[in-house]
Amino acid sequence: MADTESQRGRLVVVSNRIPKGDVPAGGLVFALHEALRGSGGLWIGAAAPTPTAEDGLTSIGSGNYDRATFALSDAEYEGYYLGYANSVLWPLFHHRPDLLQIGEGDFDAYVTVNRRVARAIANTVGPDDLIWIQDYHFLMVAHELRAMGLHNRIGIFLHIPFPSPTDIMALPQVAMMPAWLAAHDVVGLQTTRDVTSAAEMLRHDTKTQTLGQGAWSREGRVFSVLNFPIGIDAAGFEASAARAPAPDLQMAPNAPLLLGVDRLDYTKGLVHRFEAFDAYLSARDDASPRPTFLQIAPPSREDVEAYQDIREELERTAGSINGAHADLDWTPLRYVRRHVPRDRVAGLLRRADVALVTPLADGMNLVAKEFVAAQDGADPGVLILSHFAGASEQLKDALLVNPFDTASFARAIDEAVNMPLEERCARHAALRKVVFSTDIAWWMSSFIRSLRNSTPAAPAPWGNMEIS
Ligand code: ADQ
Repeated sequence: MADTESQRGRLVVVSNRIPKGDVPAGGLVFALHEALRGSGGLWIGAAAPTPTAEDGLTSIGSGNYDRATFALSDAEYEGYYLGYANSVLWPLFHHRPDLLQIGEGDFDAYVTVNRRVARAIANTVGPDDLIWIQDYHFLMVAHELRAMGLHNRIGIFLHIPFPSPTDIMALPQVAMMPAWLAAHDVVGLQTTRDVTSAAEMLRHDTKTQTLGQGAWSREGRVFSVLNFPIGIDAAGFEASAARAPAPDLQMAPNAPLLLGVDRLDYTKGLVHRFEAFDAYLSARDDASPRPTFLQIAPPSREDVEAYQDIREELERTAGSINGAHADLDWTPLRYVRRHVPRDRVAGLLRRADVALVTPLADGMNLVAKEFVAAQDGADPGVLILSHFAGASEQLKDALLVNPFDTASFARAIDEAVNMPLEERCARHAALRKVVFSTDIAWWMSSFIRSLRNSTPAAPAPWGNMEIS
């Protein structure tokens, strides 16, 4: 970040996850680290839960910028993180209101934690500091900060999709959402689809008026809702993929490798993907090379019930597909639950002939962009991408599929496996251009520029919202 920008106040970033030691290369965490290194500032994130939690921040390191954690009690971790954030907001924002688990007291824990974070920020920021909140764990922090009288510029970026107007009705606190959003200066979303959904919600709020071009006004405050599609460190990922040793997969020469890399999450559409692969295997010509589909999906959020269910379903489906199609010398589907280090993922993404990135709902999906960056442009693989990944708005030269339509998804796999070199090269070149021109540095500077240029928050009659 330029010096002139650093003189205009620190950057204060809030995210639930914060690196406690060295910052791993690549990814969002690395990008935030780089931005803070340039501007100086403060990064606030959650400490590991302990039996009780006090207010305030604990420093966990300083250098070009400071890192600090806020405390979480075991009960708050259950209610705020596992409960409201991951069993209410996550399913709802991913269009799965059927998976909502509205636990008694979970919202109270969310309020407690958001208020603790807001108090900690209020006690540390100067008037020119920029506050940049990351994600759905902290939807209320800005509103709390305004209630405390802070006029700083505050932005939030939501990494997940924005719910449809119908889905959002399932949120018990739906009436509070417009006020939460309006407390920011800039609300950043991944796609134009998300901006449209947020606009739909705001249009139904009698206190909010549209000013056009993404700007809104609510009770005297002006704020923007805009899309900033997140990118990757494209050049860095390309280099690490090219450097990575070729993976030893013990496959027949010329056999196509299909690859999926995901966190194990019901939003990622893994069962639908397995079923489409099953349909493709059933329809394929026996004389053609035998493909291997390698799916890497280490479990996440295992304390949440819906995640245990998906794991069982996936294992059952994988077993029955191999039961139907495997031979003595061929296992068509390999499902790896073990965590695979990032450099090996890069090597696999380079080696893959087809990447299957087919979520049922996804804010962006960085694996799609990583696959494009990792491929060899002279003989590139094919990206199969779901319409429901935010990335599909930008990566239009992928083979776009509807993961619910098994038969056409299976035909897309066949098309990808057999795509002529010329078409693969043309598609890859177009995708690469997008991935490199809208990388993580572009995303970060676009958001921060927009936040700096936003109208400073005018004093407004903020009161504490009634929490029922
Ligand atoms: P996630 O849901 O975690 O992130 P995604 O964007 O696919 O999803 O992946 C994040 C990173 O984790 C990528 O760099 C990827 O390589 C890595 N990763 C994923 N699975 C892995 C595995 N099995 N082994 C090793 N590495 C793995 C949320 C939103 C997304 C949004 C991002 C960023 O849900 O929609 O794209 O934030 O905004």
